[in-house]
Amino acid sequence: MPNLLFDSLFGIHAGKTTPFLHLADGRTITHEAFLETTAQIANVLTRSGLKAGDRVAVQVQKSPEALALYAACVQAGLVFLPLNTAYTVDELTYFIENSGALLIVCDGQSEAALAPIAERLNAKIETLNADGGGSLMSQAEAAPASFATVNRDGEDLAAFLYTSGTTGRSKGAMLTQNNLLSNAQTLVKEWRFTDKDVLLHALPIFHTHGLFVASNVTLAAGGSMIFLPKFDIDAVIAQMPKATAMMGVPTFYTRLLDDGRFTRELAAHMRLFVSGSAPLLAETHVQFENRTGHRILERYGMTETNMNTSNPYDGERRAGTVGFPLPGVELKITDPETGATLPQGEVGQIEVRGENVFKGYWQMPEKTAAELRADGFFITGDLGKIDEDGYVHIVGRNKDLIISGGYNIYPKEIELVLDEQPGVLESAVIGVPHPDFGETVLGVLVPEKGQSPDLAAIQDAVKGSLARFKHPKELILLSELPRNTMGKVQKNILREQYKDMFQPA
Ligand code: MLC
Ligand code: AMP
Repeated sequence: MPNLLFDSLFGIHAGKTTPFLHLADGRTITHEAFLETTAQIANVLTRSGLKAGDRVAVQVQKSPEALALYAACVQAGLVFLPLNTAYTVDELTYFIENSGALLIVCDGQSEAALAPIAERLNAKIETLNADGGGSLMSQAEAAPASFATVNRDGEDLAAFLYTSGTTGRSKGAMLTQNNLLSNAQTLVKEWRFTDKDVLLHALPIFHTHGLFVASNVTLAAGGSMIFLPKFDIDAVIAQMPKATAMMGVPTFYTRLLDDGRFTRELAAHMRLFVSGSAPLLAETHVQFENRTGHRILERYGMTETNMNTSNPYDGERRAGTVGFPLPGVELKITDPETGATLPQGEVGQIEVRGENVFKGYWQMPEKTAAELRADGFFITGDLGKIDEDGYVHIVGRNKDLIISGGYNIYPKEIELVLDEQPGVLESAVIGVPHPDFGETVLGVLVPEKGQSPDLAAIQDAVKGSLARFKHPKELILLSELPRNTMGKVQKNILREQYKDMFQPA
């Protein structure tokens, strides 16, 4: 095949005048129209001098054009690098520099702030606004609506997704065409997606869940999507009667359950609700079934691996578990010290191997070697066990990570900023339970002797450098941090101490 991913996800829909995207304003975009826009954008990208394998860094609002930009990168053999719209200029600078992106596509509002960085790094800038306006589309509209697809095979890179690490430095996970395609095709079969499906798409499209799981699966099945700019409860409730399936993070489901309009009748047309990216409380699973009659299907994945496990479509979807390894995915539980496989039922680190597992971290051979074994097993950093019926349970994390509303936050990154603030001797950032986001960020500060740090000024400093979702919900002063005999901060003690801070009374 000339371009495995493009041909299998997009090319198969050439000439189809059936709907692909349904927008909240009532407009519908057909597969054919979507592919024409894709080809126009691909022409603009290649005319600007980009060649197969070059990276395109993209920080734009969710829109049909943004999805077509992803498709265009695949068609032109470029590596798509989507970036969270919440990232600050400081954060973006690192991603652009580290990836060596030659083109930055951003919202018109960010252009002035990114221009000096683009100039320093010799990258071009194009703009794409939420309404589809901007320099990219104005050139695309004048470009031919057909494009000679660039040859790429399964081992070629399709995307870079940055994921933070425990040291605070983000790593670019290199995903191949085959990683993405094999996983999408597996999920279509496992979750019974067809061309009759209408997916209610309210996730962002800059992470694995919204881009690869939701969009690629719908594309591979030939279905359509109700494409909402974000999770807005009113829009989700208004659109649900027209949909057959939804994918979301647990916050979507707790917000729906908190709304009296979300009833059995409203969900009557739906056949499937999928949850992932963060733990779904067993209690949410049960409440959801009582309210709607639907059992949420929970699955487990990662940026580096796409999806690894899933509860069964037919058969028991067991609350509090992430189901079974997907076909083609091997999963084992190992001893974190020795790497030896543990007996069924014992808790250890989760390792996975399969076509879904990424190629490594961009230009970080040591980090790749530390997490991706020579035999192909990837050490996920999650702790889990396999029960007597074969269901995988995630019981914790062997990595210092907070997941807030489905976004990953690495405490180290925030601690590095807090430690620099005037009057702060040291800090510890922890995740504590939160009714809406599952977990939220709490910053614990130890003042320098005789100092009383200005907490408001510290919050302002954090705002300047880190994305909004990483900001501590609260800062607390302590005279010292709890430490073990080795001198290591005992975050578990802090987590226990502050676990009820954000819980309703
Ligand atoms: C928004 N805010 C968040 C936040 N999202 N803060 C913490 N955690 C989050 N996840 C901030 C906003 O900037 C705002 O700040 C304030 O919190 C309240 O905003 P909101 O209007 O309530 O938030 P909303 O815009 O509704 O967003 C919440 C959300 C969204 C849950 C809908 O975060 C979301 O769509 N999450 C999905 C994340 C996702 O796709 N993860 C998949 C990763 S892939 P202020 O200052 O304005 O008050 C992956 C692999 C896998 O993990 O297995 O899938
Ligand atoms: P990311 O790096 O953003 O792709 O996030 C991946 C991490 O999200 C995994 O390593 C898990 O810790 C977590 N995760 C994803 N799905 C689930 C799930 N269903 N239950 C618990 N944790 C999950």
